Amino acid sequence: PKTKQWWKEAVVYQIYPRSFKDSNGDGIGDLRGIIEKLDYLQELGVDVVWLSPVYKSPNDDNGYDISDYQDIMDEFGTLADWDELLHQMHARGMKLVMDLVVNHTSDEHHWFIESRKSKDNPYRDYYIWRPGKDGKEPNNWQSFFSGSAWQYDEATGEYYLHLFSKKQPDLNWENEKVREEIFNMMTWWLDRGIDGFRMDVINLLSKVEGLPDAPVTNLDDRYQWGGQYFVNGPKLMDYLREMKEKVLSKYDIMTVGETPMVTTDDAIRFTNEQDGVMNMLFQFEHMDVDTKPGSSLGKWDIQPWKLTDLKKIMSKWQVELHGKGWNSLYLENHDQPRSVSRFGDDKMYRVESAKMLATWLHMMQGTPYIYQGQEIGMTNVAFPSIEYYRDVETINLWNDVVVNKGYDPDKILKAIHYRGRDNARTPMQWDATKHAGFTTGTPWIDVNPNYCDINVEQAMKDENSVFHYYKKLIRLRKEHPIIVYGSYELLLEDDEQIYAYVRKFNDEQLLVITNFSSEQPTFILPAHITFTEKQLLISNYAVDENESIDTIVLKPYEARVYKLK
Ligand code: TEU
Ligand code: CA
Repeated sequence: PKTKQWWKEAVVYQIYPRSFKDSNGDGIGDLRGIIEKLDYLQELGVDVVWLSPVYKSPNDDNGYDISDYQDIMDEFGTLADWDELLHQMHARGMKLVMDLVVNHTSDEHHWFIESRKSKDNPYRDYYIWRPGKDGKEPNNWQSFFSGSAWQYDEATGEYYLHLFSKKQPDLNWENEKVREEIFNMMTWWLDRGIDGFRMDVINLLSKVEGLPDAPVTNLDDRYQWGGQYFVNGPKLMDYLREMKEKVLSKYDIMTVGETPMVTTDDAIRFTNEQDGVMNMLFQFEHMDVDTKPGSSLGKWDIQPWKLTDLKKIMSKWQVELHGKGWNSLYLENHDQPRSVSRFGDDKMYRVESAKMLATWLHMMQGTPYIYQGQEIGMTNVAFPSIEYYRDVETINLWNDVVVNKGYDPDKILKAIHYRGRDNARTPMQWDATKHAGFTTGTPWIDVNPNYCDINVEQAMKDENSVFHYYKKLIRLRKEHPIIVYGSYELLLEDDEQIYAYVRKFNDEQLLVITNFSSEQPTFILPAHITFTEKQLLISNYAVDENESIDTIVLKPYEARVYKLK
């Protein structure tokens, strides 16, 4: 259970290609743009790049709707560009993890174009088709992106299932031909030399027989949350075991499953090294700490979060997976708002709190993920009206609740400012020139207006920047095995300002002290933490190395890490 693995020691950087770097002035990031920035990533020190989808796609959901798994999106370049990218990454000692989106395809995938033609088409059974019930949808399931999860199709008079947008029909994993096609496609990419997969909503593949109606929990809507019929469904483990046996086990790669709504027990089932089906996963509990439970607006009903709740969640995952499974550590990705705006202070203490959050996350057990721009402390954006937004989830929400149901537009716009996915999708801020150096053309989505202050060029020049701090955190992980392999113990369980914990490995301890507030609380070292030597590994304020740590008056958003012996 304590085996050494390269993917436990790695730091992953996620690129959302559309927003990373545009090389040809069409306003859309592309593969050549990524190649231009590989030296930057090498300088940062990351080991692995996870590339959000770059496959052919009509971009209803920015590439998460794939129309050809074995070719590159026109806007992003060609397969030759992709080969060059892989080659250039490997030449720098970096690995490439590709996004695997196989719960659904685009409705423009040739399988679906065939499938919708007739009930006896050989591809019919590649998707989930059902006749209507009493002139309505086959069941009452709600799509993740608002409205019904079913779309009526004229040609055959039946409905198809789409858990996400109506341009993302769900594949029928019961059909062994579908599984074979997917496994062959995965093998094709692995044989081209990739180093792993990030598996999009991989725990939604198996739907309960009969697709029953979901219980009515939301009186505000005709459509209901049906998760119990497709999250960790009955045949999921069979499918994933088959995938492991036929494909994954043949390569030295890393796999990370995106698995909404999993418990720690599920996570151990999925990631244990004896008979698990993936190396690690993304769980979402900490991403729900600021969501009002049971609200009809789901993630858009925001509540202030409490540090003690975050402690309970993170500590449970740290303790319960230790020695039994493996977790990913993340605060941001292309679906989440910016962490410094959400858990820190994106105004006065932006730099301090971005460093504090990085310390807090990177010193835990698990493989850390950095989302593009997080390493320079990029913030949320507040566009003035819905017209500025591009995300299908956000636009569908607006149409559903504001246009159709008459909710207060100001309230919903505020929720979008806080929670919308486009917060993470504004272009990467490279420098202070027009459009932040992202493009010479017109960007597909506006740049965050704060790019003159927050950008890579500035951050690289300033030795006290968030960027240089991340560099150091990444280096520390390489130098101190305790960061990767140590156990975890929470300190000061009830404190609402200070999050402190200890990692233990052999005769060493790592003491991590972080202040999540703009105040100056006093840290008191619990009596059971004893040591004879101490060494400060990193801090976000200047610290006198000889200062006693029995009692520390912390500065706003202060973070310190000590190695104790
Ligand atoms: O996200 C899956 C998922 O669970 C989302 O519903 C997520 O919770 C939501 O975006 C947060 O609001 C994955 C991808 O990461 C996302 O970008 C895709 O849109 C989605 O799958 C469909 O492929
Ligand atoms: Ca481009």
